[in-house]
Amino acid sequence: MAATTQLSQDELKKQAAWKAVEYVKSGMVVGLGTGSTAAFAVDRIGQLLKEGKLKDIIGVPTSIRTYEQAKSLGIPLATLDSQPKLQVAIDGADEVDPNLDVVKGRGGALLREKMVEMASDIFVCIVDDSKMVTGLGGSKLAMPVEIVQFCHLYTLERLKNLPAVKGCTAKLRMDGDKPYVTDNHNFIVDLYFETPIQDSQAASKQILDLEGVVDHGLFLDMVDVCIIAGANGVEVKE
Ligand code: ABF
Repeated sequence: MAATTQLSQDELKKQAAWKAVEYVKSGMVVGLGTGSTAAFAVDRIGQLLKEGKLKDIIGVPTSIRTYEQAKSLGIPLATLDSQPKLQVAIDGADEVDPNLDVVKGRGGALLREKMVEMASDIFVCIVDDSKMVTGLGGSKLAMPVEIVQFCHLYTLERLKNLPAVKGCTAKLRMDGDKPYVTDNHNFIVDLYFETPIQDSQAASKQILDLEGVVDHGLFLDMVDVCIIAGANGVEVKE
Protein backbone atom coordinates (compact mmCIF):
# COMPACT_ATOMS: atom_id res chain seq x y z
CA MET A 1 0.00 0.00 0.00
CA ALA A 2 2.79 2.41 1.00
CA ALA A 3 4.48 1.95 -2.38
CA THR A 4 1.22 2.68 -4.18
CA THR A 5 0.61 5.75 -2.02
CA GLN A 6 4.14 7.04 -2.72
CA LEU A 7 3.68 6.45 -6.44
CA SER A 8 0.35 8.34 -6.44
CA GLN A 9 1.86 11.28 -4.52
CA ASP A 10 4.78 11.46 -6.93
CA GLU A 11 2.32 11.22 -9.81
CA LEU A 12 0.31 14.12 -8.33
CA LYS A 13 3.48 16.21 -7.96
CA LYS A 14 4.39 15.44 -11.57
CA GLN A 15 0.90 16.43 -12.79
CA ALA A 16 1.12 19.78 -10.97
CA ALA A 17 4.64 20.35 -12.30
CA TRP A 18 3.77 19.58 -15.93
CA LYS A 19 0.74 21.92 -15.72
CA ALA A 20 2.99 24.69 -14.40
CA VAL A 21 5.45 24.28 -17.26
CA GLU A 22 2.64 25.25 -19.64
CA TYR A 23 3.28 28.82 -18.38
CA VAL A 24 6.83 28.64 -19.77
CA LYS A 25 7.20 30.03 -23.32
CA SER A 26 10.26 30.08 -25.59
CA GLY A 27 12.59 32.97 -24.87
CA MET A 28 11.64 33.24 -21.19
CA VAL A 29 13.91 33.58 -18.18
CA VAL A 30 12.53 31.03 -15.70
CA GLY A 31 13.02 30.65 -11.94
CA LEU A 32 13.72 26.99 -11.18
CA GLY A 33 12.47 25.88 -7.77
CA THR A 34 13.80 23.40 -5.24
CA GLY A 35 12.27 20.22 -3.83
CA SER A 36 10.78 17.06 -5.28
CA THR A 37 7.78 18.74 -6.92
CA ALA A 38 9.89 21.47 -8.52
CA ALA A 39 12.31 18.81 -9.71
CA PHE A 40 9.56 17.38 -11.92
CA ALA A 41 9.12 20.83 -13.48
CA VAL A 42 12.86 21.19 -14.12
CA ASP A 43 12.91 17.73 -15.71
CA ARG A 44 9.94 18.68 -17.92
CA ILE A 45 11.61 21.90 -19.09
CA GLY A 46 14.76 19.94 -19.93
CA GLN A 47 12.70 17.39 -21.86
CA LEU A 48 10.84 20.06 -23.89
CA LEU A 49 14.12 21.83 -24.70
CA LYS A 50 15.56 18.52 -25.89
CA GLU A 51 12.49 17.87 -28.06
CA GLY A 52 12.72 21.39 -29.51
CA LYS A 53 9.27 22.26 -28.16
CA LEU A 54 10.85 25.03 -26.03
CA LYS A 55 13.69 27.24 -27.22
CA ASP A 56 15.96 29.95 -25.81
CA ILE A 57 15.08 29.36 -22.15
CA ILE A 58 17.36 30.68 -19.43
CA GLY A 59 16.95 29.07 -16.01
CA VAL A 60 17.72 30.81 -12.71
CA PRO A 61 18.08 28.08 -10.06
CA THR A 62 17.03 28.51 -6.40
CA SER A 63 19.62 26.14 -4.95
CA ILE A 64 22.88 24.41 -5.72
CA ARG A 65 21.04 21.10 -6.12
CA THR A 66 18.62 22.62 -8.64
CA TYR A 67 21.60 24.17 -10.44
CA GLU A 68 23.18 20.70 -10.70
CA GLN A 69 19.93 19.11 -11.91
CA ALA A 70 19.29 21.81 -14.53
CA LYS A 71 22.91 21.73 -15.70
CA SER A 72 22.73 17.96 -16.18
CA LEU A 73 19.68 18.51 -18.40
CA GLY A 74 21.46 21.08 -20.54
CA ILE A 75 19.24 23.98 -19.46
CA PRO A 76 21.17 27.26 -20.00
CA LEU A 77 21.61 28.87 -16.57
CA ALA A 78 22.14 32.34 -15.12
CA THR A 79 21.88 34.17 -11.82
CA LEU A 80 19.89 37.23 -10.79
CA ASP A 81 23.03 39.30 -11.31
CA SER A 82 22.88 38.75 -15.07
CA GLN A 83 19.12 38.12 -15.30
CA PRO A 84 17.40 40.36 -12.71
CA LYS A 85 13.98 40.08 -14.41
CA LEU A 86 12.23 36.73 -14.80
CA GLN A 87 8.96 36.05 -16.59
CA VAL A 88 7.92 33.03 -14.52
CA ALA A 89 9.16 31.10 -11.50
CA ILE A 90 7.96 27.58 -10.67
CA ASP A 91 8.43 26.18 -7.17
CA GLY A 92 6.92 23.91 -4.58
CA ALA A 93 5.77 24.68 -1.07
CA ASP A 94 5.36 23.01 2.30
CA GLU A 95 2.02 24.53 3.24
CA VAL A 96 -0.63 26.47 1.28
CA ASP A 97 -3.42 28.34 3.08
CA PRO A 98 -6.79 29.44 1.60
CA ASN A 99 -5.32 32.87 0.72
CA LEU A 100 -2.47 31.18 -1.21
CA ASP A 101 0.02 32.35 1.38
CA VAL A 102 2.60 29.60 1.74
CA VAL A 103 5.29 28.19 3.97
CA LYS A 104 8.41 27.26 2.08
CA GLY A 105 11.97 26.34 2.90
CA ARG A 106 11.84 22.99 4.63
CA GLY A 107 14.26 22.03 1.89
CA GLY A 108 16.62 24.71 3.19
CA ALA A 109 16.49 26.92 0.07
CA LEU A 110 14.11 29.64 1.28
CA LEU A 111 16.42 32.64 0.78
CA ARG A 112 17.31 31.99 -2.86
CA GLU A 113 13.72 30.87 -3.54
CA LYS A 114 12.30 34.10 -2.14
CA MET A 115 14.84 36.25 -4.04
CA VAL A 116 14.14 34.46 -7.34
CA GLU A 117 10.38 34.41 -6.90
CA MET A 118 10.31 38.10 -5.95
CA ALA A 119 12.20 38.86 -9.19
CA SER A 120 9.63 37.05 -11.34
CA ASP A 121 6.58 38.51 -13.10
CA ILE A 122 4.60 35.50 -11.94
CA PHE A 123 5.25 32.85 -9.30
CA VAL A 124 3.57 29.52 -10.05
CA CYS A 125 3.41 27.37 -6.92
CA ILE A 126 2.99 23.62 -7.40
CA VAL A 127 1.79 21.21 -4.76
CA ASP A 128 -0.02 17.96 -4.23
CA ASP A 129 -3.13 18.44 -2.11
CA SER A 130 -1.43 17.14 1.06
CA LYS A 131 0.11 20.63 1.42
CA MET A 132 -3.21 22.42 1.92
CA VAL A 133 -3.75 23.84 5.44
CA THR A 134 -6.39 26.03 7.07
CA GLY A 135 -3.71 28.34 8.48
CA LEU A 136 0.07 28.63 8.19
CA GLY A 137 1.85 26.58 10.81
CA GLY A 138 -1.15 24.30 10.89
CA SER A 139 0.72 21.28 9.62
CA LYS A 140 2.69 21.32 12.91
CA LEU A 141 5.77 20.89 10.73
CA ALA A 142 8.71 23.28 10.51
CA MET A 143 8.46 26.94 9.52
CA PRO A 144 12.14 27.69 8.80
CA VAL A 145 14.05 30.88 9.61
CA GLU A 146 17.49 31.40 8.07
CA ILE A 147 19.89 33.07 10.52
CA VAL A 148 23.57 34.00 10.57
CA GLN A 149 25.91 31.61 12.34
CA PHE A 150 27.22 34.30 14.72
CA CYS A 151 25.61 33.80 18.18
CA HIS A 152 22.90 31.63 16.64
CA LEU A 153 21.68 30.35 20.03
CA TYR A 154 21.14 33.96 21.15
CA THR A 155 19.09 34.59 17.99
CA LEU A 156 17.14 31.36 18.50
CA GLU A 157 16.13 32.42 22.00
CA ARG A 158 15.04 35.88 20.80
CA LEU A 159 13.13 34.34 17.89
CA LYS A 160 11.00 32.02 19.97
CA ASN A 161 9.99 34.87 22.31
CA LEU A 162 8.67 37.17 19.60
CA PRO A 163 5.06 38.12 20.42
CA ALA A 164 3.66 36.93 17.06
CA VAL A 165 5.13 33.43 17.43
CA LYS A 166 4.84 33.12 21.23
CA GLY A 167 4.42 29.53 22.33
CA CYS A 168 6.22 28.09 19.33
CA THR A 169 9.02 25.54 19.69
CA ALA A 170 12.31 26.59 18.12
CA LYS A 171 14.95 24.06 17.08
CA LEU A 172 18.31 24.58 15.41
CA ARG A 173 18.23 22.42 12.27
CA MET A 174 20.95 19.80 12.48
CA ASP A 175 22.81 17.83 9.82
CA GLY A 176 23.97 14.85 11.81
CA ASP A 177 25.81 16.17 14.86
CA LYS A 178 26.52 19.59 13.29
CA PRO A 179 24.18 22.47 12.49
CA TYR A 180 22.70 22.34 8.97
CA VAL A 181 24.41 24.92 6.74
CA THR A 182 22.46 26.50 3.85
CA ASP A 183 23.84 27.24 0.37
CA ASN A 184 24.45 30.74 1.74
CA HIS A 185 26.53 29.47 4.69
CA ASN A 186 23.84 30.31 7.23
CA PHE A 187 22.01 28.24 9.84
CA ILE A 188 18.29 27.44 10.05
CA VAL A 189 16.02 27.60 13.07
CA ASP A 190 12.81 25.62 12.57
CA LEU A 191 9.74 26.99 14.35
CA TYR A 192 6.93 24.57 15.24
CA PHE A 193 3.41 25.66 16.15
CA GLU A 194 0.67 23.87 18.10
CA THR A 195 -1.97 26.02 16.38
CA PRO A 196 -1.81 28.05 13.16
CA ILE A 197 -0.03 31.42 13.30
CA GLN A 198 -2.65 34.03 14.17
CA ASP A 199 -1.10 37.00 12.35
CA SER A 200 1.39 35.91 9.69
CA GLN A 201 2.08 39.49 8.57
CA ALA A 202 3.05 40.45 12.14
CA ALA A 203 5.13 37.28 12.45
CA SER A 204 6.90 38.07 9.19
CA LYS A 205 7.74 41.64 10.26
CA GLN A 206 8.84 40.74 13.78
CA ILE A 207 11.07 37.92 12.55
CA LEU A 208 12.66 40.05 9.82
CA ASP A 209 13.24 42.92 12.26
CA LEU A 210 15.38 40.67 14.47
CA GLU A 211 19.14 41.29 13.99
CA GLY A 212 20.78 38.07 12.91
CA VAL A 213 17.79 36.89 10.89
CA VAL A 214 18.38 36.62 7.15
CA ASP A 215 14.88 35.57 6.04
CA HIS A 216 12.01 33.20 6.87
CA GLY A 217 9.76 30.70 5.15
CA LEU A 218 6.55 32.76 5.17
CA PHE A 219 5.92 33.69 1.52
CA LEU A 220 3.00 36.09 1.92
CA ASP A 221 1.05 37.57 -1.00
CA MET A 222 3.64 36.17 -3.42
CA VAL A 223 1.88 33.31 -5.18
CA ASP A 224 0.22 34.35 -8.43
CA VAL A 225 -0.92 30.91 -9.54
CA CYS A 226 -1.23 27.82 -7.34
CA ILE A 227 -1.54 24.45 -9.04
CA ILE A 228 -2.89 21.78 -6.74
CA ALA A 229 -2.92 18.15 -7.86
CA GLY A 230 -5.32 15.84 -6.05
CA ALA A 231 -7.30 12.63 -6.50
CA ASN A 232 -9.99 14.61 -8.37
CA GLY A 233 -7.55 16.15 -10.82
CA VAL A 234 -5.44 19.29 -11.11
CA GLU A 235 -6.89 22.56 -9.80
CA VAL A 236 -5.49 25.97 -10.85
CA LYS A 237 -6.07 28.78 -8.32
CA GLU A 238 -5.19 32.41 -9.14
C1 ABF B 1 10.70 23.99 -2.02
O1 ABF B 1 9.76 23.01 -2.11
C2 ABF B 1 10.79 24.39 -0.58
O2 ABF B 1 10.49 25.70 -0.34
C3 ABF B 1 9.83 23.48 0.07
O3 ABF B 1 10.36 23.13 1.29
C4 ABF B 1 9.79 22.36 -0.88
C5 ABF B 1 8.70 21.40 -0.85
O4 ABF B 1 9.30 20.22 -1.24
P1 ABF B 1 8.52 19.06 -1.94
O5 ABF B 1 8.04 19.59 -3.25
O6 ABF B 1 9.57 18.00 -2.07
O7 ABF B 1 7.39 18.68 -1.03
O8 ABF B 1 10.35 25.01 -2.80
